[in-house]
Amino acid sequence: MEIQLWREILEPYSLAVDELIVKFEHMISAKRDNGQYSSIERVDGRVKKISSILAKCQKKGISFEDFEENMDDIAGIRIICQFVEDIYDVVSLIRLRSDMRVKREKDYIKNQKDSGYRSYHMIVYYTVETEKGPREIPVEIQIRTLAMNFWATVEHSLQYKYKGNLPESVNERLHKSAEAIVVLDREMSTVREEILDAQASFNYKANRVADILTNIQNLYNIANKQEIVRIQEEFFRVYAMDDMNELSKFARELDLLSESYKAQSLK
Ligand code: 0O2
Repeated sequence: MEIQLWREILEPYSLAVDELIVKFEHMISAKRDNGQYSSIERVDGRVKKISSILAKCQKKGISFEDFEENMDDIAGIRIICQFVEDIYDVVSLIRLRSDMRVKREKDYIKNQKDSGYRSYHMIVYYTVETEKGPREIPVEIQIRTLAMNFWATVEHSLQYKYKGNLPESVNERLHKSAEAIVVLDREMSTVREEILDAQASFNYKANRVADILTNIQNLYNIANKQEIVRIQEEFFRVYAMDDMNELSKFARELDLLSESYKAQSLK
């Protein structure tokens, strides 16, 4: 098959990956912009390289012509979460979506692989619009914690370095570190609620400050300069108090002031 043809075949997979990244990123910002905790920490994706597709065909005895029917991970999305509990929230969220149809799920967290690998895998069908009409594309979504991702990345690099034949000493260390990652994830889960509260209040504060600064910037164009200087000084004073109630009160007052100026400018 010509390389150009391969590229054309992979085009819809690339579109599926791009669209899904946008959607998952939007889910993150929808939560964070409202000062809420996002179960998804970050998302990335890739289309399998032609060289990796060829290698997988060879390994699994698949004819190059039939690779699409035999591979569900040509399009891949990786979702990274902070806590194990978040992974199951994301799984539920995906199951409920009308634009993704679940084909298969594998829980390598409850059923850790012999290698020590942990992650939650979902194969979903996602429809993209192509020049020839709609096409349902299988996408592999891997959902894991930051700690699981760290281990999988290091293990993957070592497998690559030793071409799959890891020396016994390296294998042993990897198994020990996989055990340590399980303990770390469990420890982190015990402080999850505390961390969630801290992150939510951090986001809330950041959003209030952003609202205040937008209002001050808008007022620059319509209010008199002395008034702006007074508002800025008041903002610095309230900010230094490090009191969320005071900051929220100031943000509300500024909202009202901003509204009244807009009303005045309409007269
Ligand atoms: P790459 O380079 O990451 O794409 P499949 O192999 O997909 O045909 P299977 O057995 O259902 O069939 O796959 P599985 O076990 O669900 O895992 C598929 C993917 O999970 C792998 O893709 C890896 O990304 C990841 N994975 C699975 N086991 C391990 C492991 O022990 N270590 C690491 N680091 N990653 C793992 P590929 O195609 O193997 O590789």
